[in-house]
Amino acid sequence: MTSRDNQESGRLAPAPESFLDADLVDEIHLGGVNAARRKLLKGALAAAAATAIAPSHAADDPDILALPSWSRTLGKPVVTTPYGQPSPFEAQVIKRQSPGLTQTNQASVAFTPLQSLFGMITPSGLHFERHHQGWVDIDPTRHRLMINGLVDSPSVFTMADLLRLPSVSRIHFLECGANTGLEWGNVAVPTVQYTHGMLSASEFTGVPVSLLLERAGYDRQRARFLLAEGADGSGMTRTINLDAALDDAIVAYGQNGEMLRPENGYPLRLVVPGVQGVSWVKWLRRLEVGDQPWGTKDETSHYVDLMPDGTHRQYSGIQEAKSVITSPSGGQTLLQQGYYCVTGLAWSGRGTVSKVEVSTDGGQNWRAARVEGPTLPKALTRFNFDWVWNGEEALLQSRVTDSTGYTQPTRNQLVARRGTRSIYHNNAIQTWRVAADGAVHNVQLG
Ligand SMILES: Nc1nc2c(c(=O)[nH]1)N[C@H]1C(S)=C(S)[C@@H](COP(=O)(O)O)O[C@H]1N2
Ligand SMILES: [Mo]
Repeated sequence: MTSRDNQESGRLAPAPESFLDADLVDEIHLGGVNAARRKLLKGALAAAAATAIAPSHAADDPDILALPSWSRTLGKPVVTTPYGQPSPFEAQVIKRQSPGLTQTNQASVAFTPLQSLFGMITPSGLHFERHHQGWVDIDPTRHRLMINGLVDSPSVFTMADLLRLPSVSRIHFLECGANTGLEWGNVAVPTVQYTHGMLSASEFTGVPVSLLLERAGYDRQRARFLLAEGADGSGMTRTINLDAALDDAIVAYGQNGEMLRPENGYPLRLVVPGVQGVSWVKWLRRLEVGDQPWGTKDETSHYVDLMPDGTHRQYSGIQEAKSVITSPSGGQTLLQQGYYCVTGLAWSGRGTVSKVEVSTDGGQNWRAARVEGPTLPKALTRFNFDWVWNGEEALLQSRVTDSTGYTQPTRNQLVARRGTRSIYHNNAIQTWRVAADGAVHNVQLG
């Protein structure tokens, strides 16, 4: 084959997970998508290799020559599905629980399938879920938000009250502080869904916290913190820095143009842009203004980072700049030498993404990736990078620099400062190793 042929046929893989056959789901669940994908696409690629220029279409391809059944029948009527659903052919693009984590019914995580998604917004149905005590179905007519503490007029809002107030809509990422947490140790979990899938982004709509606090007349002399409390059985309570809350926090009821999903806090959640997920209290029922941190169970017994010297980092809320290649990524397989569009996500809890670079040799050489706009503050940013795979082993990495000038650290740099006993705030550069046979695996490089 000529190099041009290689380039063309390389485009077939890695295919989105959604191209897979339904009965391969179990295999995907256990081992990532590689084995299944390889089986499915091998035939297609053999055919591709045989035809020089249009690799995916044989000259006698019946899907080109004959009209398919759907072109010869009446379509289904409108409102067959009053609430639209994805195509049945996309049934593998789902949230999953990690095979490597202990699973309990209520205190668990379902990860977003980052490897299958495009752009900068996570569909609401695929937004990750993290519950400390299960999720609840709240009747919005009976939900209340109380504002109390250091305020002139303590008040209670119904949902109807909140929906009448001026609103804002903002796109932001939500990342659990424990995202990529298993990588602190020597555990290289198989797929990007499990390494980075406690990450999602939505357009959130609601009332700015600043508006509610000003209306309640907060004590400008003494007020420094906010306590946020959820209505679920976990008694979730978090201290929020008042400056951050006044800056851009939102009491949100909307997610991607509709009401929040129950799993994500319906009918009300706190949005604290740039801050770790646990502070985005779901099923929000109370905001209390105070002059010192509360030191609740959710900020003392967990959500602290054990440092090498035995001390703890506490209130380490901001999600530092981080990026990851979502495809090709662990569990996928490159089926052919040639062109690939390496794609991924970059974000920073401190501002916008200024630059993303990609290395294919484990960090020795870096080249700029294409950052796809818009680059919004504290939102996910999509990047793309053109790469021609020559069939040799490659070590794929991405690194982001944010608007403060901070650059994502290597694993060694991070571990030198923080040791390996944290659970939270791992923002190290991620490495995917492409083996000569095309298989992609998670490896930890320095
Ligand atoms: N009330 C309440 N709020 C909560 C939680 C919870 O269990 N209860 N989980 C927190 C954690 S740890 C995270 S990472 C985010 C996850 O939000 P999501 O489930 O919408 O992805 O919600 C936070 N807010
Ligand atoms: Mo979390």
